[in-house]
Amino acid sequence: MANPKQPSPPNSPPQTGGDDALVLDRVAQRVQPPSLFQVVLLNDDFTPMEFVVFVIQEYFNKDRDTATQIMLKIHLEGKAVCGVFPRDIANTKAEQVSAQARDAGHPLQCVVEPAPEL
Ligand code: TYC
Repeated sequence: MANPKQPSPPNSPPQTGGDDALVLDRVAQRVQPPSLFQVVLLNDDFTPMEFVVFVIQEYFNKDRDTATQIMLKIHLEGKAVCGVFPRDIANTKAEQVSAQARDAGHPLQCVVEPAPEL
């Protein structure tokens, strides 16, 4: 037999294998869904509104009307959440937005923060 040590059924006492190795009981494990992070755009006095609408459409898959509403919320309230993603995707989006703004010469700022738990 290739592997004589069989895993024990739940709640059974520890077994010893043929070579006296201890076979540990299974421990119930649950896979947790990934934590979520929100990508937030910040207001400034210089980035053109049209550029912000474009960025929101392009990187956060919003239609033009929704992107315009989000841009106006940022403009009026100082910031707004543009999307919620697993950590790596949120960081990548923020880097892409920041790079595009930098390349275009705009001071648009983008931050990633943990999304509030539901
Ligand atoms: N306040 C900017 C202006 O009046 C527009 C703007 C909106 C800039 C949203 C940044 O994240 C931003 N041109």
